[in-house]
Amino acid sequence: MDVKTLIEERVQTLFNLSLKDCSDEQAYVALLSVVKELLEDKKTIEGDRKVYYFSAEFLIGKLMSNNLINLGIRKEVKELFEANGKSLAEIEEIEAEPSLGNGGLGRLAACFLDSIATLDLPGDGVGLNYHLGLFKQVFDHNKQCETPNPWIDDHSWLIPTNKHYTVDFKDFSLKSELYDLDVLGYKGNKNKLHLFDIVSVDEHIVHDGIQFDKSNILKNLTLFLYPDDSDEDGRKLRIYQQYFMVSNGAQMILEDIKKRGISLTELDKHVCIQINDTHPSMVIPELIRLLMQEGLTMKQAIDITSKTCAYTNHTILAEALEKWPMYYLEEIVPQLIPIIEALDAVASERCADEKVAIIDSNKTVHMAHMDIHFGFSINGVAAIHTDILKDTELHDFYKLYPTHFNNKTNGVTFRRWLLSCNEELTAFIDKLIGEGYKEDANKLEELQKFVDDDAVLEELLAIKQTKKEQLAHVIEAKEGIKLNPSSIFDVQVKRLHEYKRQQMNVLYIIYQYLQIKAGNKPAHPITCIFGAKAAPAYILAKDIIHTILCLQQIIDNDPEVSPYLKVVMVENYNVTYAESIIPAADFSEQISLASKEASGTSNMKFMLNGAVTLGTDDGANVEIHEFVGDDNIYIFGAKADTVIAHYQNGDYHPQDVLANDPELRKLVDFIVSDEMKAIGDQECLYRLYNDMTNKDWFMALLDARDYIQTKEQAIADFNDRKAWAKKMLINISKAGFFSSDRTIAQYNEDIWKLK
Ligand code: T68
Repeated sequence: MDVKTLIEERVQTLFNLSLKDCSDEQAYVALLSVVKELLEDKKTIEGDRKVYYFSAEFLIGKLMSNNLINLGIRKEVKELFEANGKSLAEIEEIEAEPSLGNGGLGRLAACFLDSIATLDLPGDGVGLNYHLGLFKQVFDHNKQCETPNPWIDDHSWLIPTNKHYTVDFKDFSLKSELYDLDVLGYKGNKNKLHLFDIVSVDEHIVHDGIQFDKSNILKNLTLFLYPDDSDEDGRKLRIYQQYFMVSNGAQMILEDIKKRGISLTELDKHVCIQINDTHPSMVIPELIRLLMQEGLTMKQAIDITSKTCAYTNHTILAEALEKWPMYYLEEIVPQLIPIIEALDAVASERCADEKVAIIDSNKTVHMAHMDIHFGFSINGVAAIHTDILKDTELHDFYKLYPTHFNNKTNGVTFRRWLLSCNEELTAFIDKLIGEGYKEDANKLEELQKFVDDDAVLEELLAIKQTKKEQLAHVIEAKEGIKLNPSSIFDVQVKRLHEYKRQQMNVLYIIYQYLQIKAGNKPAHPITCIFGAKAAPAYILAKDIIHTILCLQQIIDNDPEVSPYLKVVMVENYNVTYAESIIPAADFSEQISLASKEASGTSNMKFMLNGAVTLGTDDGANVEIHEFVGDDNIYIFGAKADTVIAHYQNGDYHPQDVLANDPELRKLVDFIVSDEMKAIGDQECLYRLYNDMTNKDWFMALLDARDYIQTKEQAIADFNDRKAWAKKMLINISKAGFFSSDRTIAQYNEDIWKLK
C-alpha cells in the first residue's frame, strides 16, 4: 500500500476521522504510527564486526523530518498534507525535542549515527535515557534560570525492549531497562541507539527548578544529563551515571557475542568501542572485569580490551579532561579499583613519568590517560586540534604511542543540515547540479560553474532572504521580538563558554552602539543573534548571558539605535531552533581563542547554508579557510602558536592591552556604565568586568580590536550583493568535505575496519 493511503487509513482507524477533518495532533499521531511501522520493517544492518559508539550525549533533535527523508517519503507526505489543508512543517513542530545532549559533542554523535547507517555499516549508539534532559533555559529579569526539560510522552519514538541488566555498586544494585531508537540510514537500513534507564527513576523528587537530592541514586540516576558537579554529591552522581552507562553497554555487547557463539578471546575481532570523550572511559576497566568474570586472565582481558577500545578527544581545556579522586571510585565502584591499579602499574612500567600516570601522586585517576594507554587509537577532531594534541597537550603520550594518534576532522549530516532544514536551497541545488551530491557530497563542487551566473547568484540571495523572513516569524512567535529581515543576520549559537568568547562579541555590540550614538551609522543595519545555554554552576558564563540580555534591552529601548542595531538572545537554544537559525544566517561567528575550539561543527552547518565565516584560525575554521580561500572568509586574531606561547610564558595581561587602547577601555567600561547598572545586576556586571580587565583568561581583549575591524569590513562588503552572493556560493560548493559521511568513512577505514 502506498504511504498516502496508509496515513489516511490510520487517521480513520485511530480517530474515525478523515485527514481533512482531524487536528494537527491527530495527524501527527497517525503519521508517527505509520512511520514507526515502516521503520520496524526495515532491515537491521548486519556484519561480522560492529562498532559501538559510547557517549554521554546524543543530541538527536526531532526525528520525524529526518526519518521521512531517509525513508524517501517526505515529498509524498508533504503533498498529502497539503492536499488536506495541513502543513507538514507545522505537524512536525508537535514532536517534543529529545533533550539528550548539550553541544557539539552530542550533536556530533547524532550525525555520526546517521552517517554510520547511511554507509550501511553495523554500528549502534550506547547512552542514557535522561528523562529531564540537560535543562530548559528560561530568562527571568535578564538572567538564565533552569527548569526541567521533559521530553518523553505517549508519542515518543522510544521502543521498550524488555531487556534488563543488573549493575552493582558498592552499597546497592540497580536494575536497568533498555529503550531503543531506530536509526535509519538515507535510503537504507537501520541501526539502533540504545538508551539505558533505571526502573526506579522518579521525576517527582525534582523541585525549585532543577534541584533534587543528589544522593538519592535509586531515583535520580537518569533524571538529568550533566547534573551540577560543583559539590561532591554531584560529582559522585556523575560517576554513578557513567558506570551505569558503560556497565550496561558492556554487558549487552558480551551477551550478544556469546549468543553468536563467538569466544570472548576473539572479542576484538568482532567489536570496536569508540569512547566519545572521557565520560564513557570506565568501559575499559569494566570490560576487563567482565571478561575476567567469564574466566579470562587479567592479562588476556587487558590485551583484548586494548584492542577493542578507541578514544576520541574533543578538548584541550584542562578542566574538561575528567579526573576522579580514587576515594570516590572506592566508595562507588570498588570492584574497579584492583583493575585500575593494575592498569596504572602496566602504564608506569611502560613509562614511569608522573605526567602520563593513570593514578597520580594525589591519588587522582586520569580518565583520558587510561583511554590512551589502553585504547588502540586516539583521535582529535580537526587537523589543528590533533596537531596540538601531538605537539603540546598530549606530547608525552605521542612519544609513547606515535602510531595510535590520528585525525578525524568532524563532519555534519547533510540530511538534517541541508535537506531537512533548507528545502528551498536543496531544491535549487537539485535544479543546478542534480541530486548526486546527496550520496556524494563532494559533488557540491559542481556549483563552482555558476560563480559568475547572475541569475544563480540572485536566486541564492532570494533564498537567503526567504530563510531570514521565516526565521523572523519563528522568533516573533517564540520570543515576541520583531526582526528586520533586511538587516544582516549575524549569528553566534553554541554553548556559552569563555573560550568561545561571546564576551568579545559583546564588545563589538557596545562598539556599534556607541558609534551609532555618536552619529556614525553602520554600513548596513545588523541583527546580532545569540543562542546559548550556560552550565548551571558556571557563574561567569551566566554573567555573560546577563550582559547580552541587558544590552538587548537597552538597544531595544533606544529609538536612535534600534533601526541600525538589534540584539536578540533566543531562549532555550536547541537543535530545533538551530534548524531555523542556521539557514538564515549571513555571518557565522566562530571567534574562539585560537587553539581552544577543538573543531566546531556549527561552522560547517553555516557554510553549507551559505553563511560566510567570521572567525579565528581555530578548529575546523582552519580547514574551511583552506577550502574557500582568503576572499571567502574573514579570519582575524592571534594564531594558535602565539596563544600557546602566551600561556607558556604567562605574559598576557589584559591591562597591558587596555593601557595601549583607550577606545577599547571605553567599550569594556560600558559593561559597568550607568545605563547598564540601571537595568542589570551590579554584582554580575562587575564580576564580568573585573574578570575581563584583570584576568581575561581567554584573551578576548587581545583580539577585540582586530575582530571589530574585520566585522566592519564584512558589513561593508555585504553591501556589494553580487560579490557577497559569490562568497556564499563558494562556501556552499566547498562544504562537501564536511559531510559526516566522509568523516565516518575515515573512521571506518582507519579505526573501525568494518566490512
Ligand atoms: C565539542 N565539545 C568541542 N563538549 O568543543 C567542539 N565536554 O570544538 C567540537 O566540535 C565538538 O565537541 C565535537 O567534536 C563539547 O561539546 C561538551 O559538551 C562537554 C560537556 C561536558 C564535559 C566536557
